[in-house]
Amino acid sequence: MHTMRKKAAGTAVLLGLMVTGIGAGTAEAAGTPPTVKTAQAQAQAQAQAQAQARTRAEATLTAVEVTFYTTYDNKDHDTKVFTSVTDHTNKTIGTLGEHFGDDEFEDGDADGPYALSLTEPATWSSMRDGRLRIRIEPRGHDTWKLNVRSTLFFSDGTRRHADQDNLAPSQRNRQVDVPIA
Ligand SMILES: [Ca+2]
Ligand SMILES: [Ca+2]
Repeated sequence: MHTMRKKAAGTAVLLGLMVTGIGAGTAEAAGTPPTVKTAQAQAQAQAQAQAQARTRAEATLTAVEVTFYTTYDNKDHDTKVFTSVTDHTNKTIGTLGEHFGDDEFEDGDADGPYALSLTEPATWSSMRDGRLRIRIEPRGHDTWKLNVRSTLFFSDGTRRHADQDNLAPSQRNRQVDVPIA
C-alpha cells in the first residue's frame, strides 16, 4: 500500500494487478472481499488528495493586479507611488513600473487594475503570508486615503488576494503593508 500512495500516477494499474492477484490467490474466485476494496478506495482517494495538495502548493504565480480606490483625501499630482509584492521571506517578487508621479488620484477615483512585473519565481505556498507593499514619496506634505484591491493569479487557476480599506500613507508614514490571504 505504501508504494501505491507514493506513486499516484500508477495507482490505477497497481490496483488492477492487486485485485487480480488476490482473486487468483483465494479459493473464492468470485470477487475481492469488501474490506479490501474499501482499503483500496481509501488509499486511492488519499493519493489523489495528496497529489492535488502538492499541485496546488507548487502552482506558480503568473500575474498580480492592483487597483487603488481613493476615498476622501487625494494623492497629490506629484506624489510617487511604489507598489510591490513580497513572498513569505519578505523577498520582492514583483513591482509596478508606473509611479504616477505626474498624475493626481482625486477623491472617489478608481485607478487600475494595473499589472505588476514579476521579477522572481513564486508559488502558491511561497506567497502565503506575503505582502502587498505601497510606499509613497510625496513632494511636501500629502496624505493619501485609499482602499486597495489586489489579485494574485496562479497557474492552476487559483487566486490569492490582498485587500484592505482605510489605508492612509503620508509624508510621515510612507509605507503600508497589506497581508496576502
Ligand atoms: Ca492628499
Ligand atoms: Ca505635492
